[in-house]
Amino acid sequence: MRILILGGDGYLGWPTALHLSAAGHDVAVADNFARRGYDFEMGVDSLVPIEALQTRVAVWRELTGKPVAAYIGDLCDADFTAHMVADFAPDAIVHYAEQRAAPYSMVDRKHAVYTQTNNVVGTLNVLYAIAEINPDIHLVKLGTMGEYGTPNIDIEEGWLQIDHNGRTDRVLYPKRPGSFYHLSKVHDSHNIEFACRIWGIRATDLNQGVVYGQQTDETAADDRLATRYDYDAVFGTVLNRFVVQSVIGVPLTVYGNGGQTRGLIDIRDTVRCIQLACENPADRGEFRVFNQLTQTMSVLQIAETVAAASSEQVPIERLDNPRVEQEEHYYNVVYTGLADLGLEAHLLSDTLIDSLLSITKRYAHRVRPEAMLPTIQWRRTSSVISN
Ligand code: NAD
Ligand code: USQ
Repeated sequence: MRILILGGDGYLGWPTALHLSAAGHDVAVADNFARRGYDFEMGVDSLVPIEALQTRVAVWRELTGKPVAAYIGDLCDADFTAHMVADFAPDAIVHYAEQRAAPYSMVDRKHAVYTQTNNVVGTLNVLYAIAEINPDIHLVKLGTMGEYGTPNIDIEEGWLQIDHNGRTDRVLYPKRPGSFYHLSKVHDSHNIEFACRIWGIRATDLNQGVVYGQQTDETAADDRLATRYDYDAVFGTVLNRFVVQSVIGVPLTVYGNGGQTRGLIDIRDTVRCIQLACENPADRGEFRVFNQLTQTMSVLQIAETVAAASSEQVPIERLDNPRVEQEEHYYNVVYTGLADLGLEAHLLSDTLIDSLLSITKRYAHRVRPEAMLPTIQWRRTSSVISN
């Protein structure tokens, strides 16, 4: 298949490009390097050094003989997006290219507006490009488990059968997310479902949980193929952050009482899920939703698991929660769709934590401890509100 990966310079996009290329697909990546720009803005950097996209592509070709085409541009530029889709003529488009940090979207009004504009407009431009160039293209879009929030009922895969006043219907699962970033994904989901309904395009929305890990078989082949490893309080995700904290000997930062439960997934399973979704496309007109996670754990359980795997004594600290989220709640998620397509999950194990610990130890000299403490508050007071 010909597969175009939007956001192909990012944490997940780059390993996905290599995985699909290794599997024999013709791959192209697109990116505007916004993610590298947020690092400059925030004064942080990936713990593991990463090469320029052009170097990454050249190294992959040198090692495997396989070309990966690169399109540099912004999805919010509709002409760029349409020209790219027409030029590469993909069978599937994997769409990762969004601002993806909840804290970044909650910095202030400007960052909330940027996040929603970037994500919603970029996705709309992709939808128009598909509808007007080739409605047969399968859109594989990264959504997020946080779209659902933490409802007091089971979380289904995107759709809910309801009985109301003696009548029944199948509706999009009601969403109550916890940040302006997570809300941008809800808005995308609605736009994509609408495009499937009116234009008959085919889409798979993957509501992914929190990703952990830093290596896949392909990125591990050469240091110059490494993907990013974020540990700061804005872009670092919880398990990766706890591993870094355990290595540099600072307390693990559990927000609130740590009873928040989240879906988790190993980065090696992320790339496999994308492959399965691409190779088993949705039908024309279908808005297919899978919940992309392999296990659920509370934040405190994650901290205790990392602390137990560490050779040092690791304290766990409960910080005042900078976010507004339920810290004790019901959480029961259906995630059978991808397993039915053949996903064999890597569950969180000591082996995985050991490999993350050794990567972290190798680059521990690059950690900036001050970047690990959360400074972005969800709550507003009049003195905090900026324009
Ligand atoms: P990332 O920030 O590392 O990668 C996203 C890439 O998209 C970046 O390289 C960025 O420069 C690019 N991008 C952003 N806006 C763009 C635009 N307008 N035009 C072109 N390129 C643009 O993020 P990631 O961790 O790789 O996540 C990828 C996707 O997966 C995101 O949509 C995210 O919401 C979703 N997701 C991530 C996680 C996780 O734990 N990392 C979990 C669930 C869902
Ligand atoms: N948390 C802590 N301590 C920390 C960091 C986080 O207790 O040091 C808690 C948070 O309060 C939250 C949970 O851990 O309850 C997860 O936080 P996170 O920063 O790992 O994840 P989140 O903000 O939800 O976002 C990440 C990715 C995002 C993706 C999402 C999947 O950045 O792109 O969409 O995970 S999900 O959470 O399933 O929506």
